[in-house]
Amino acid sequence: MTAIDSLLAALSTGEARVIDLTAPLSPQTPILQLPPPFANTIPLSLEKVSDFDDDGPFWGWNNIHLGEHTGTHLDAPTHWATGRHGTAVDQIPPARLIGPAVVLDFSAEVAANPDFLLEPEHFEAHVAAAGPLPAGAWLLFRTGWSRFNQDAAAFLNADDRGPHTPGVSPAGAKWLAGSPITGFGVETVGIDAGQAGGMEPSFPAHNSLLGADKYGLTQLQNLDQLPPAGALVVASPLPIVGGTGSPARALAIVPA
Ligand code: 23J
Ligand code: MN
Repeated sequence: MTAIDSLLAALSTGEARVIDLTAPLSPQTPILQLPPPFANTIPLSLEKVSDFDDDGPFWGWNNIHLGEHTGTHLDAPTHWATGRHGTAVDQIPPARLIGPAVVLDFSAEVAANPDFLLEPEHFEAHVAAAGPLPAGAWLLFRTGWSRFNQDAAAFLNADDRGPHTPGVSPAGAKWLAGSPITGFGVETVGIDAGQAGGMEPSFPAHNSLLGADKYGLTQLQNLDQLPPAGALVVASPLPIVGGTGSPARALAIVPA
């Protein structure tokens, strides 16, 4: 048996299962809302081409309108000033889209404090307990935030001081940029915290990770169905030539 045969056998017996980490993509899917004077991206809309009608009697199809960073999506290095001369989404080596999942569960901390930030101490405590982060890992930040996926106001959680959603501190982002991970995945609308615009540097997760040729993966769900280690992540952005990111299907394969 090859390794692929073993995996396929495990999938057919239920010894391995596929978990969809992707949020449903609809016009209601929450979109990042940057404050003025910044421009914002668009939500999904479908434009009918035909619907089994005069425009196509035997077929239905739509044109899609959406941003590169709409819904569950991958951030490529070229999305950020620090990575703008780096890798566009179509240039990502496909092998880097697949890697071991390391899931850090901070849902209790985030339930108590929506502005919770990951610090180097959190990563160091994980490494002390579980060993070094594997090369090429997708580090997944489990916060429970995906429970708000269907409610844009709760998901974005903004007040007069801006959005309140969890993320990474500037020091935490630098720590991750120096680690062997491939990417950082979150349940929130972006890889940075809601309050990250006011940090130094602004948006430290984007700044440090995309500047270090690492990727972001956003608006994930079902992280509570993953083990802390032992799952495989498959991220599948479209190869938009020169694109700064892409809506993506994110899947995990987990052992039973
Ligand atoms: C542009 C500016 C700030 C942020 C973002 C985009 C994202 O979260 C994104 O989707 O990359 S925070
Ligand atoms: Mn993005």
